[in-house]
Amino acid sequence: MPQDAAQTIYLADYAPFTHTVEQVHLTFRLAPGATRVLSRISFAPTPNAPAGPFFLHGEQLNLISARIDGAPVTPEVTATGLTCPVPDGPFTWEAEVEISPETNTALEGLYMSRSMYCTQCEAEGFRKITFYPDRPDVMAPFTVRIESDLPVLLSNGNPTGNGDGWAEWTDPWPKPAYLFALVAGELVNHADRFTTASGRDVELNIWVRPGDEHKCAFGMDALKRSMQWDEEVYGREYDLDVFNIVAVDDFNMGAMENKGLNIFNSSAVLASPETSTDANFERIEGIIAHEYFHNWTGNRITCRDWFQLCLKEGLTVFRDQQFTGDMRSHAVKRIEDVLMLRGRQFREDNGPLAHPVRPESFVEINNFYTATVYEKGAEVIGMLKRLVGDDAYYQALDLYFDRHDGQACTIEDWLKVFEDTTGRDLSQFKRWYAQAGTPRVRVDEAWSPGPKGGTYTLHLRQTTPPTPGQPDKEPLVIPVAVGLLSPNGDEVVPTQVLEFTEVSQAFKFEGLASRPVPSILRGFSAPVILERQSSADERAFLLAHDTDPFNKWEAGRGLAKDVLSRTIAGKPAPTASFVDALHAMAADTRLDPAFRALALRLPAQDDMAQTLFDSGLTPDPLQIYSALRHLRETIAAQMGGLLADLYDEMAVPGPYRPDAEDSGRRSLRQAALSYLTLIDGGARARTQFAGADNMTEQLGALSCLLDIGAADTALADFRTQWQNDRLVMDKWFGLQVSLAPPDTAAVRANALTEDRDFDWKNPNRFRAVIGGLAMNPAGFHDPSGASYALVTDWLIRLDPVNPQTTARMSTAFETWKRYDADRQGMIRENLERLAATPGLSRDTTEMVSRILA
Ligand code: 0A1
Ligand code: ZN
Repeated sequence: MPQDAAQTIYLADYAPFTHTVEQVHLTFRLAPGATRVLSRISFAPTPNAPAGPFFLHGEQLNLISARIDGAPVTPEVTATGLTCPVPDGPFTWEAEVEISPETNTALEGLYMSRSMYCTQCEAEGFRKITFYPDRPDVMAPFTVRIESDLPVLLSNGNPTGNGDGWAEWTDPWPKPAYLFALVAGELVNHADRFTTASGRDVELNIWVRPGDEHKCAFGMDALKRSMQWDEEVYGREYDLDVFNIVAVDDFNMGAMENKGLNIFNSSAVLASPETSTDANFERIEGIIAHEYFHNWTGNRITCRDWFQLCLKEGLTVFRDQQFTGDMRSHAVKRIEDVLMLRGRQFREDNGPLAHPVRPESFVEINNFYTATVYEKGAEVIGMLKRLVGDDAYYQALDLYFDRHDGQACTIEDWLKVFEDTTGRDLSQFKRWYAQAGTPRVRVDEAWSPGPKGGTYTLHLRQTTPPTPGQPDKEPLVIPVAVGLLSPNGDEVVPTQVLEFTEVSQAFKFEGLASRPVPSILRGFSAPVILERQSSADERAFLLAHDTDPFNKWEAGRGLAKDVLSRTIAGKPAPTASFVDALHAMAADTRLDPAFRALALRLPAQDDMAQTLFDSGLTPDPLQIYSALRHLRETIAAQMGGLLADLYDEMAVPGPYRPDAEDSGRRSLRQAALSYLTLIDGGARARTQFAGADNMTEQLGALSCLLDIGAADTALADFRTQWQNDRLVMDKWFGLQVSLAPPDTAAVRANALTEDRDFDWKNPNRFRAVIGGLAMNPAGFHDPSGASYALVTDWLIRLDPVNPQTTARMSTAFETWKRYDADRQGMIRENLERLAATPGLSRDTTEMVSRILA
């Protein structure tokens, strides 16, 4: 289709497909430049479906032949599919097409990653494999025969036959085409077994390239823990005899939940102590769990159409967050999730790309795998659980699995199980799915003493700012978890969830001995921005006394932001009381080291930019960078003794273990090192780098050295040590750019794009360098505009090769309206240059036009 004819698809236009599919048989004759795909599909008319021509999706397919009920037919083929006259009743469709996996650089459909064949079909990649109704509400059982000389031939379901040069797989569970997968290659497996609660013996495999076998054990353990957890917490068992995971080097996203054959970006599954950091281990555990949990939330129950994406993604993210909390620490996980939500989703929700959790229209669905659909989608489920309570939540989930197993569902179906379980009317709650933008909750309070105790009143007022296409907003149901502390630090009112539903509402607490200090939005009970005047003293009090770990951390965060904002505005800042409070918290051995490490981490540059912008200012990235640097130096100078002690005490003896306890100690030790490096000239970091036997400590030391501009030798040594490990080399590329001093970031990134190992067609490597630059805010927004131009040049180059990754990376510019006129002018010029590129993909065209609008 010509680019200018790209169509907008609307939720309101949904209609079922004319036919149902009863069975799919596929045969693949694999060859790099000319793979033949033979399909035999039984169709039957869908009862009560609107009449219309029989249409099958298909893109970039060379149709060799087609038959209906054995008789040759000549369909009308266009760039997006084919139409063909068909019989009135059931019939069998057969087609043979030719495709070219080796030239498929977009990594969607059937493609090659080095010498290995693999597929990515979500969202609409199956149509690049054969002609098919490529929509999630068409579900069918598949059998697949793969013909190839390669030793390992995999597809969905259970193996049902193999011989010399072929293998057959049968998936009995009806599934949409986006869950289809095929892998073929010279692979080796790390094998294990799992017995389900009802006694099914399941073979588990992680398939990798020879040489990566030693990086599978952790992923396998995470998989078994996920299977166990889903049985225990949600009563969900695995439903095939085999569960395969494959690691692929070239992959656009993290991983994909194809039925029985999950395909992973190798960065999201391969782990070893020497090559992976604690953060990598935690991320891998979470992604393995996420993909596994999709087996029920996504695969057994899928989405009716792509507008319902949050039905599977929001729920599955929520489930993987629960899992990580159970495996590690709920408090730490909640803080990490909120950091990510604010860093990515609030940023999206407050800019030109804001869209509802359930969007109402799109041009390219791949552009809607967003923080809003995933992370805000998970927050909405968390709110629902908080409102109905844990018991009702799990009852509603049981009903959901019972009622909708084998179906393609909507958000309406999802909410209905909660309404039926609890008797609640969720029509107002549903606005969370339809209304974009981050709500602001303003808090005012009043205290009136009385003879039988005083009354404390919280006045809450909610507004949601306009977002693209949604100028006016309605009030939402906001669960606000509140606790009250007495001035001596005791908790006088334990956590209560206030149901805040009006634009403006008052909540009273009576019979109090003295005016309390409120702890509001405990556990970050709703994805909103809380607006409340609060003194430095009160924040320090909450940091010291709040029993809610999230709000305890939040109080410290508020103090840090206050100090930074005032410093930037040239006002006197309460730095001394902040450092005192930080010192007390860091020295408090009753607190989990991982929690203390998070509390020692200052707000990120981008978070500060958004905070300043929200308070009506124009953020200057360089000023933010300097203020953060200055505050870090102050903390290092004033807390050096404590930090040095922590650095020594938190050393982890014995062999490396990636568990919560050891990684928590290492993270506190690293937090200490990052400050100490500012005052010891890098002495500790150099020693740590030289002696490290695990990547967490090696990379931690390297980042500290980069931070003070003293990493040249370490960088060279690191490269010599790791040049044959692609995943470690991604870190080497990424870190030097993301931590480069602002005025050298573009030069450094540009130099790295000329490096012999800059394989720009590999998404991980491209993201490391070009994404690394975007993750260095002061460097990205350098006043010369050099970074803007460099990123744009590379987006223009990547777009024809890999539109999906290009479109995703264009979000580097989504915050442009925050900045001054000069920066806006330069960004606009670059975005317009990108938009004007002849033949620009539909993916990137949609993103750039939304960002510019
Ligand atoms: N469903 C996967 C992520 C995924 C989404 C889109 C993709 O291609 C457009 C690929 C993978 C998940 O949630 O893990
Ligand atoms: Zn997912």
